[in-house]
Amino acid sequence: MIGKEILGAFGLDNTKSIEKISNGLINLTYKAKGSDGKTYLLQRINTKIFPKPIEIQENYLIIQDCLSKKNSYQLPAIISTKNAELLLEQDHQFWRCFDFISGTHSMENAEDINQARQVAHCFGKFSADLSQLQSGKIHTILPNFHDLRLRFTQFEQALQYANEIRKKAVKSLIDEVYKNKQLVEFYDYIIANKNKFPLHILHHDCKMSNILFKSGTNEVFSPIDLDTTQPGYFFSDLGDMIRSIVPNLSENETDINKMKLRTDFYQAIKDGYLESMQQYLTIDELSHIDQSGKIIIYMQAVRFLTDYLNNDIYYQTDYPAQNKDRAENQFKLLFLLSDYINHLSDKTIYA
Ligand code: GN1
Ligand code: MG
Repeated sequence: MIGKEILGAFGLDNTKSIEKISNGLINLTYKAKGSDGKTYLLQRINTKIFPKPIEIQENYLIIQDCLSKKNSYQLPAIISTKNAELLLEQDHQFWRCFDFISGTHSMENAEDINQARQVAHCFGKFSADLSQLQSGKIHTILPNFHDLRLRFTQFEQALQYANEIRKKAVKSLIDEVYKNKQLVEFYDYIIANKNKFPLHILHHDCKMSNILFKSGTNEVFSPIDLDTTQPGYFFSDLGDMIRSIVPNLSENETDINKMKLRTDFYQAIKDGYLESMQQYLTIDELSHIDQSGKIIIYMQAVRFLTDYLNNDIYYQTDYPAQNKDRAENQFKLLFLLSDYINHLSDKTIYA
């Protein structure tokens, strides 16, 4: 629970209620009702993963300002501490507070292709509207975050030091990493051809629940959780939406025999994203656009598997084999998506 001093530091001395909300595998998030009747979001930033939280807050203000000047999305306001600080440091932990915009809500999954298209259009527009920030104005919060070569190297290191029992339990998944290694080589090709594949400002965590919708109409209000907004390559945001929205099951689902691709959602996401982003992408990026989902799903599978081999030091887990199950889930998704894309007839229609 949150201590009184923390609430007090943000001026929330007499909160009516506090509720922990689960959003994500990294930070701890609470919703608090203040005595003023307003709702606030309090978050403890995981500094093992985000060692410089102040840079996240600074980026947020830059992004907020840029979007507001463009009459684009209105982001939830940061609530400063009583001492006018963007963060509260308490016992070596960092807390921040946001205004919780009333009349909005988030959703875990897209119900229909129209919603999927709206989500993709929103994250695309977010990047498009930030395209002028490219000149290194914002901090890179997680260097090499979506660096697939590095993720592969980290996997091989984990494999080297993993205990035999865990290694044996994931033998078939380790084989999958090597079977799909051409994706790591494709990533190397991207890095070696920076003119063809330039950097863009990307959100880097484009799941459905990171968008606020207006209650009632279900129109998009704004993207949220901008912690990882930083420069990256064309595949990241589109790929993450494909990863998290196209399957009928979540990454935590263990009954993966039930997994199916919602292929109409795939097309809707691609269309919605390109509607906003096409003019900012090169011919090479457009002609490889269908690699996006594959790269990100593979990377996520490798990351879950690496964490399992490392005895679960990164992602929060509810039971011991959860990272193994998540990796298995993601490899199944990669298999289904690769098969679908191999049979697509309009692979390069956007090029
Ligand atoms: C992490 O905590 P959350 O859900 O916002 C991770 C993403 C993964 C996601 C998988 C900083 O994000 O890259 O896609 O888990 N974020 C970080 O659920 O590692
Ligand atoms: Mg996140």
